[in-house]
Amino acid sequence: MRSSLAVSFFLSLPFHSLVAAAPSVQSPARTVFSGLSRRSNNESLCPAPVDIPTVAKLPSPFTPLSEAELSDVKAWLYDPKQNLNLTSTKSETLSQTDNYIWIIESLYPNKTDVLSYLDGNGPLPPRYARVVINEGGKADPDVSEYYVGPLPVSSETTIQTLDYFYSRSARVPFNARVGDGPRSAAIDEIVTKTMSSIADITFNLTGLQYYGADDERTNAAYFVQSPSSMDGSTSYVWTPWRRAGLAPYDQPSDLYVNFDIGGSDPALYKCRMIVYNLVVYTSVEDFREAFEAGKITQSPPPSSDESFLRKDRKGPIRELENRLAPVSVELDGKRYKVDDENRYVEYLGWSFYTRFDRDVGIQFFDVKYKGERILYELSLQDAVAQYAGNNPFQAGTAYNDRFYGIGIDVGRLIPGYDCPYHATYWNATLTNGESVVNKKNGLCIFESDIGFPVTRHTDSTYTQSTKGSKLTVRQIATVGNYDYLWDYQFFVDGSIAVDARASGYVQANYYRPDDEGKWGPRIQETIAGTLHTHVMNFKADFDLIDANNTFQKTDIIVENITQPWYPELGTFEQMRYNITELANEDSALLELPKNGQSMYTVINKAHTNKWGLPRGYRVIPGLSNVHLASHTNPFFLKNGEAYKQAFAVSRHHDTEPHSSAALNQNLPADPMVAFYDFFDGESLIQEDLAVWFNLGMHHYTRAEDIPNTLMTEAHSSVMFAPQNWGDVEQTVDLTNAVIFNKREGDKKGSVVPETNGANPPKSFPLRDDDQLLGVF
Ligand SMILES: *[C@@H]1O[C@H](CO)[C@@H](O)[C@H](O)[C@H]1NC(C)=O
Ligand SMILES: *[C@@H]1O[C@H](CO)[C@@H](O)[C@H](O)[C@H]1NC(C)=O
Ligand SMILES: *[C@@H]1O[C@H](CO)[C@@H](O)[C@H](O)[C@H]1NC(C)=O
Ligand SMILES: *[C@@H]1O[C@H](CO)[C@@H](O)[C@H](O)[C@H]1NC(C)=O
Ligand SMILES: *[C@@H]1O[C@H](CO)[C@@H](O)[C@H](O)[C@H]1NC(C)=O
Ligand SMILES: *[C@@H]1O[C@H](CO)[C@@H](O)[C@H](O)[C@H]1NC(C)=O
Ligand SMILES: *[C@@H]1O[C@H](CO)[C@@H](O)[C@H](O)[C@H]1NC(C)=O
Ligand SMILES: *[C@@H]1O[C@H](CO)[C@@H](O)[C@H](O)[C@H]1NC(C)=O
Ligand SMILES: [Cu+2]
Repeated sequence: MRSSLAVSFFLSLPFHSLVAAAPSVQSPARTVFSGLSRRSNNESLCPAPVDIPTVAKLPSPFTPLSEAELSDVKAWLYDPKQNLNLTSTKSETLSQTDNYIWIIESLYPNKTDVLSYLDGNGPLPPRYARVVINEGGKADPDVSEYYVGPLPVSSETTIQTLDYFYSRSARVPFNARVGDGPRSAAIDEIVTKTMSSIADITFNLTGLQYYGADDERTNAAYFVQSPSSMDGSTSYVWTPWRRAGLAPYDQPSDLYVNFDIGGSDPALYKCRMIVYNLVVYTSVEDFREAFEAGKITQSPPPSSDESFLRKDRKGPIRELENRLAPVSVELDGKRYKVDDENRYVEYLGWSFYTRFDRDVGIQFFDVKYKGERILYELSLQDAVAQYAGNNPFQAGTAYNDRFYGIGIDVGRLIPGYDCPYHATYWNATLTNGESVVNKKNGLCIFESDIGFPVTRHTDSTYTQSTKGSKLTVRQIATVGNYDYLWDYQFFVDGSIAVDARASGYVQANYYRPDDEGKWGPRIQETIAGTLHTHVMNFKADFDLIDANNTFQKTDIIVENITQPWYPELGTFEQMRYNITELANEDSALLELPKNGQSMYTVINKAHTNKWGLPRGYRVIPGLSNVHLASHTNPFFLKNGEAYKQAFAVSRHHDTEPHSSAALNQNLPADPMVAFYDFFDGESLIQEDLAVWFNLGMHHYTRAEDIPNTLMTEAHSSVMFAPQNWGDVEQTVDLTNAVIFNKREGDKKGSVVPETNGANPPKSFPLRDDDQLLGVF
């Protein structure tokens, strides 16, 4: 697995109301903010805002399987009548040649059924389970995806292959399966056999030796490269050799060993190649012969000092930095409401349901603003990363993090650090393997100041300023070396933004001076940064009012024209708009417009605003909407199609729910879902559109990636904003706005501030400069 570290930690941060009064300048912040002084002197405190419950009008159709549903399905699947020949995943002797369950989860429901439920008084969509079974016990072993239902189990319940989900196949060759316990154990046999036979050499050259993970002499760790296959017919994998310990991905040696692990019989696995100091040896014997003949040139072994990888505080404290950093507070209580049971939220006109699963974590459904639907779905599809380098491991690394499981890798959020104090937390609840998993506080929801007024103006008779606020839903997933942070934000002006950030450890290259900076700078004694591109594909299924939408492209073009009032100029260049519509899927793979000279807007032509314009939402590129640099690299071929353009627009189908699949990982040439299969010329005018967009980063590694990558720079975003959605902008109704109106006939400019009653509470004393003055 990509994640070799099992991190679990328990926080005992005190939870209590914040002191509303600003600490005086003299008193050290640490004393003022200690829990004790707060409790013993709570007279002047504002109470901590508490979550305000709400109840969704309709029960969520997106909930995970309950314990009861899970055991119901399991009992049915294990019943010999189903002929699945299942071995329990709890069996002590579970092996890759057994049939056993990988995933049971609630099936992503068909939009058709959900819409008829939400909009048409249809029934709650029938519950189904998606079941993925490792079928290593069959004559021709594979992995098969099924759906089982309806639930609860009855005489109607059937099991069917989940063909309709995937553009290619719901059956995956054995060689493309996940590297779980039984698979890893089988692979480790050949790895241990090979590596212990050359341990004397590897120790001599790199200081590393491997005799099996549990052997006392072992001080090395390896990783099994992804993808581990191309089309499932073979499985040749490179293992990079690293020092075991903290963050092995940043303690690489110059040694790489290739294994043929094709098929389900470990007795047939073999070592195919050894690469040390960039020299290829085609067998263990050749490697030993070269070593014994003194023909191997040693390169520097990885340092055994891993202190550079730790993030404990070091260095002198900056002046005043001993004080607590500013925090965000909700002085007047919460302004959003949550329905825990249905994982549903309401916020100042917004409402939405959420779903959570193993593959991608949180997803948003039925996103409405002021009662009108904006999006049916907004969800991450996959987070991929493609590496490069002059060695077999980095050159061949192309991760689909959906395979490792972004949802299952969501971790507990740290209050006050990952999310503001007083944020609302939800457990990340999902099913994985055969169990219900409850990841405590894996999601947080909070409202915050956006840091600037959303509108502002001074004119002859008034000055106005309107507070900008947004609600954020955040998840952080630690997928192996990286921590990804995703923010889904709902603004008071009707905009929605998605931001992605990354931190954690870079997957370093072994440093070679002769690489001459082609793949990244040296960042420690024996490691260099590695050039790699992160791309995160999202689905935004817009349903502006209803599902009949059109994708409009407004180009700014420049043309030579004449205008009679400029006779002296003759012909001159001027710009204008050229508005067109995406007629069909043949022209629906879109690049980022050069110089921002194209605007992309989803509109509903059947609904116009007061000015006769189609009501719409603009898709606004933000930071770093990058895609993969290569379109034909073998490690992201057909399974990488979603990550090869900035935007794509397709017609929604229940049979095209996702642009990726977990088991796309090891099938670059023959995936389950090949994204371009969605683009088959269908009309896009007033149809149900899905917009697929990419966030990402070309990770330009630097010394500052050590110890951990910075989220300030590793950042990408997109925004959806109303475009003639209303007759005027959406914040004119906010009370959190001030207007200073000039007093009639007052030459001195005295003004009356009007705050619509939204004022700081008395417990939050203002300073003189914070008062809304009568003179402007
Ligand atoms: C103030 O503190 C006392 C104990 O120190 C506690 O009993 C009381 O509930 C607190 N009041 C508020 C409003 O928090
Ligand atoms: C059932 O699976 C086992 C491995 O777990 C295998 O040995 C056996 O042949 C399978 N039985 C049938 C009928 O396929
Ligand atoms: C979802 O829709 C597809 C395509 O119409 C259909 O084949 C499939 O059976 C539906 N799934 C469920 C669970 O009803
Ligand atoms: C590595 O092997 C060489 C040649 O046998 C020997 O000279 C050298 O001392 C060995 N180095 C270590 C660290 O064992
Ligand atoms: C959240 O998860 C924790 C840890 O798994 C569990 O103890 C707690 O009961 C869960 N809370 C809810 C509301 O389900
Ligand atoms: C959407 O378009 C379809 C035809 O493509 C039509 O049957 C349906 O009535 C339209 N829906 C609305 C709400 O206009
Ligand atoms: C407009 O005419 C000028 C002068 O002939 C030419 O250089 C320019 O390229 C033309 N611009 C366009 C948009 O055709
Ligand atoms: C306007 O855009 C369309 C579609 O891209 C293009 O075919 C047409 O030539 C453009 N018109 C002008 C005047 O550039
Ligand atoms: Cu990176």
